Parts: sequence; structure tokens; C-alpha cells
Amino acid sequence: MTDTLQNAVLAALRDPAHRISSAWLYDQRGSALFEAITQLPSYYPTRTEIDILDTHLPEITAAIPGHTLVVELGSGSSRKTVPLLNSLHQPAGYVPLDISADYLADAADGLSAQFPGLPVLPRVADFTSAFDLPADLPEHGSRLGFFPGSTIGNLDTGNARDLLRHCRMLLGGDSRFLVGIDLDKSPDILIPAYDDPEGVTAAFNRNLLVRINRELGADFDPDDFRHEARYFEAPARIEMHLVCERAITIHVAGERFELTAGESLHTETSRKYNIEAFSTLAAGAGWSVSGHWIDARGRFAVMLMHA
Ligand code: AVJ
Repeated sequence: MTDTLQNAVLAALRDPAHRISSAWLYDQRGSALFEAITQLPSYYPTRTEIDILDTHLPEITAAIPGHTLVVELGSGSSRKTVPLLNSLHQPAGYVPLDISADYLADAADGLSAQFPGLPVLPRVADFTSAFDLPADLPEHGSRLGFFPGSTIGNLDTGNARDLLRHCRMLLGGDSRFLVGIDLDKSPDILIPAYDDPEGVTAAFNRNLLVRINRELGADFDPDDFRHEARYFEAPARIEMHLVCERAITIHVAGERFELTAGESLHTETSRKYNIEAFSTLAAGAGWSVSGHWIDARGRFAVMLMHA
């Protein structure tokens, strides 16, 4: 992720690929729209992962030593954390990391209320670049990384490997890492998941333009752009685009840009893995897979790895 929204937008507009990190989609409204997406009938990942955890958590956490410090990446609403913390044997603390400060504070408060006595140490972090853990961690045994939601799919292969390696270093020896990945499947299922009939994902995507207008004083008309979800192979992925429907001139931070009809801003990539490809990627970052759990329809996988 480029350091500031302005730099990210200017770089994206200057480059013909018009690619901007999906991290910028998550302002307060974007985070709320994403929560709404997770409730949509066609968006299967969240509910499928929750089902997998519901069914298999006892088995998953049986292999995790007690007194573990749980470090969650991209904690969002922390909805999947409650059953995890309930299933673990005397967790020593919970460190939620998220890019959205508002969501983070609310989620941390909610968690503290539900687990009195559990130290909760939220920290704003952008895991698309290097980040740290809080300095004042409670006493604990080995650490457990928790990275649900297939958020790792937003990173390309090199960045995903870097992140896994960085986590290996932060979590240390004898640590475990529980990661959710979305599995490759027919575009007949993938496309509606990222282009729902209700139009929530379109609103989520277009909200980026609203944010850019508000924060940078730009003059995008969101109605000039059509939301599009595109499926690609090798590597399997969904890309979200905002396709410009007519020739326009826009102004951002004192610079002028022309966009032609059909040109698009590439706002998100969501990789779709298979078990083997992900295991190989993880191995290259120092993680060995100790188990994986998949739903009956083969849509989503929860991977448990150890350092
Ligand atoms: C939050 C990154 C897991 O890629 O499925 C949902 C984001 N984008 N619909 C995903 C998203 C459009 C989501 N992640």
C-alpha cells in the first residue's frame, strides 16, 4: 500500500494499469459496506468459513498449546474470534490488528466485555507492509496467528509470501498460524459473489471514488463508473474494476487526468487458492501445514500451520 491515499491515487492514474491497493476501500463506510457484503446470499466465503470453524474448532484448537497469545490480522468485526477464544485453553491475550481504527476500537471493546480478564491490545496496522506487535504484551506461551476471511488473497504471491514470513518472525518459534483461504471454483459461483444482484459490492467499490472526492477534493462522478467483477486464471483470481463508461477529465490534487470509455480502475484482486499451491507458498515462508479443513461443497479452507 502506498503511504498516503493521494500518492496511491496519483500513481494509479499515471500508470496505464490504474491499479490501486484494495486497502483503500476500507474507510468507515467501506468497512460497513463490507460487513453488509458478508450477509449477502451470493457472498459465500464468510458464512462458509464460520461453518467450518463451528464444526471443527474443537479439533483445530486441540493441537494448540494453552496460554497462547492470539494475534488476529484484519480483525474487522472480530466475529470469528469469539468461538476461537472460547475453544482455546486459557488464552493469554488477544491482539487484534486492523487497518480501520474505528472498527478496531469497537471490536476490542466488544471482546473485552465478553471476556473479562482477557487482556485485549488492539493495534492499527496495515499488513500489506511491515508492522509490529504492541510492546506491552501480557505474559504468554507460544503465539497463535489468526488470519481468517481469505484476506490474504488480496495480496499477490510475492506480498503474500512476505507477509507469511513477517508473521513467522513476529509469532516466533513454536507458533501456530490459522489462515482462511478461498478456493478456486467455477466463475458461475465466483462472479455473483463479487457482483451481487443487490448491488452492495458495486456500492462498496464506488465508495472508493466518494472517499477520494472527500479526502482529496477530486471530482469523480461515481455514476460515470460501472462495477465489474472479472475472473482470471493462472493465478486464479477475481479482480474488481471500476469501468469508466464515457470519456472524462478528472482533477485530483492539482493534476488533470483523462480517462477514455472502457478504461478501468483496478481496485481489488482476490486470489483463489488450492490446498497444494497455498501449502507451497507457506512452506517458502517457513510454515508447515499441520492440517486443513474444507466445507462439504469444497468452497473454502481453513489451514493450520506451525513454525
Ligand atoms: C475482505 C478481502 C476477504 O476478497 O472476498 C468482498 C473483500 N471484495 N467483496 C474478498 C471483498 C468484494 C474480501 N476480503
